[in-house]
Amino acid sequence: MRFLTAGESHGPELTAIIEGVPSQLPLTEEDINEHLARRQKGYGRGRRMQIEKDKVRITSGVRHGKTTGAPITLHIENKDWTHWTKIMGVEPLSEEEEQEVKRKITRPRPGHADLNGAIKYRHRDMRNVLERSSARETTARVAVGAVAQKLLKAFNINLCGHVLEIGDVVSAQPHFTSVGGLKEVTESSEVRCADKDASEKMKRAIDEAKENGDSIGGIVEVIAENVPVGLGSFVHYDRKLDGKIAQSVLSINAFKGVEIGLGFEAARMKGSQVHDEIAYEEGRGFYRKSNRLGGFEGGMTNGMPVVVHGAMKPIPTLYKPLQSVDIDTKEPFTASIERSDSCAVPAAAVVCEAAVAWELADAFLDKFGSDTMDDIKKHYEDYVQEARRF
Ligand code: EPS
Repeated sequence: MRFLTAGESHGPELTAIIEGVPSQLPLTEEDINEHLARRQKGYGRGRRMQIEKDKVRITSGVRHGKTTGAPITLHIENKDWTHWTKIMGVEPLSEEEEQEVKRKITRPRPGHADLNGAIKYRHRDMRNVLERSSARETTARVAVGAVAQKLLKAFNINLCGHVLEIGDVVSAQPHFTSVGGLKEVTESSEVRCADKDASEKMKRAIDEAKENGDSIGGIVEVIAENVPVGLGSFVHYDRKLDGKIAQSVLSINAFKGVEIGLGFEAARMKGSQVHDEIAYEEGRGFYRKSNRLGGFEGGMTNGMPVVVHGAMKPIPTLYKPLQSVDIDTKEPFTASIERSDSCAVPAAAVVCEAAVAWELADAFLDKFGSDTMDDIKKHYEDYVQEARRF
């Protein structure tokens, strides 16, 4: 499978085209809207989320509730667009209009794509950079991930993205017997965190950051259960699935780190403390006694739950001004106040879940075929039986 997203933060809409989804997969707009609504929630979001009511419109690749195998086109309207029709219009502006409506941006914000993007694409108006580099794009990523999740769910592969840390508040390790159970708990938390006490502390940390005109980041975790052994491959660097997941997670706006299983902690431990011992049970087949490696060995899934962590830096748009330099006057200035989220970590957990879902679904189709759901199911069931008897 492959996908492209397009669209600006204050343009008319975000669009995604997904190619390679098998035919006969049940899919409705509601399947996608559910995830879009989850991404919009979360303590610490700014005023923009009160304007947007993200809903998808599918215009190709689905007929009467099922995919056809053709490219699927997804559209999500930006409600805020009505306030930006002139500034973000497609038609050229007259000189007069330019002065009046363009609201040229010449002051790069530290930590954003503004300055590097302007130098690279030679834009004297940095709106041409920030409109596309905005995290609004993650709406499209979540819509695409929702389609991937629908495919995975047909094989009982379930995912949950939730929050482990916000600022300096750390959640206790959650206890759960199924990903569904964990999701039920985390979805009822305003910060998408399983630990009730930590949730309250996280909310206070967000309030505090907001009062100080600051922002805070955090760490999210994505767990996927019932992932079969053998997705990805050891044979070539660009087929290693943990590597693909890492790329996808790091490409989410403001993500600065990714770990699989123990991640960086493993580097500080002895080999005997890190690796998961292998066991065998009639009927179940091979399994690991622990899951410190987060479901991956040799770039392939090993049949244990996939566990991915992503670290999000604090959002760089601050009410507390940081020093920068105007690109026209070359005069220093301290950044002006812009509408912003003080914390988007709860939403980022949903985006990270979508990113991991996409990579798993793509690897799943690589392994089990990609034309029709029936063929894939047959192939998958044979393989699972074989693996159990191995
Ligand atoms: C964003 C800035 C804010 C956020 C936006 C990402 O938007 P605005 O510039 O309209 O105030 O609300 O996030 C979303 C719109 C979203 O859907 O998550 C940025 O600069 O990255």
